[in-house]
Amino acid sequence: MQVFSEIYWVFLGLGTLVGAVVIGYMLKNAYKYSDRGGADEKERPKLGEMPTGGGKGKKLFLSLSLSAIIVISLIAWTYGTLLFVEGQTGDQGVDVEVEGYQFGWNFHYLNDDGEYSGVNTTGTLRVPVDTQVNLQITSDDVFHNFGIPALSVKGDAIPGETTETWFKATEAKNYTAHCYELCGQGHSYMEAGVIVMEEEAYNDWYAEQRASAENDSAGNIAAAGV
Ligand SMILES: [Cu+2]
Repeated sequence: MQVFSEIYWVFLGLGTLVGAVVIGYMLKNAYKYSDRGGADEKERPKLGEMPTGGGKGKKLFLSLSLSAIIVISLIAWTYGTLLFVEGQTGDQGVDVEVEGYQFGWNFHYLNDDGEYSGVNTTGTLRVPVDTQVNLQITSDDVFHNFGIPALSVKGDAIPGETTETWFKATEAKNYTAHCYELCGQGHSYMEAGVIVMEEEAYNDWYAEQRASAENDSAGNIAAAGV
């Protein structure tokens, strides 16, 4: 998800900046108080003598408040971003129930009312590009964990429970989902393809699947003589 790489780059940038300031200040003083440095004999600390700082703790106060400001605003900003990610589940986009089993993935597409639409796939998840995809992850047997690393989305698949999460793909390309919970012999091969389609192509595909699902159920009812 976009926001996670944003958080990553802000932390990396600020960390590098703080590191550069600290190491730069250290090198500056190391030179200043060295034999060849600018400080004269009286200023230079003697071996075994405690350094005497000037400014009555001004430097200490300044560095403490600066670090407090940086750390507190980072915490607030990260927390706000994560709240946004958490609060985004629900009312928009498409809903898919992801069901793990030993050893593969079933996908049940839900309609706008959150009910089964009759469209199901195994081993391949198709989603539209630039659209929020809400996942309801569950399991048919043992603990699994559904994750698409390239899209920064992951959720536990636990029998009898539903984990809700969402993602939004910004490029129409193919990804791979893996299982991230050791679940038995076939665990390492427990993958699913994730096909991100242009919206129109997705809608065509979905309509087609809907139609054939309806034909199937009509056929079943006829065959059962109802
Ligand atoms: Cu698994």
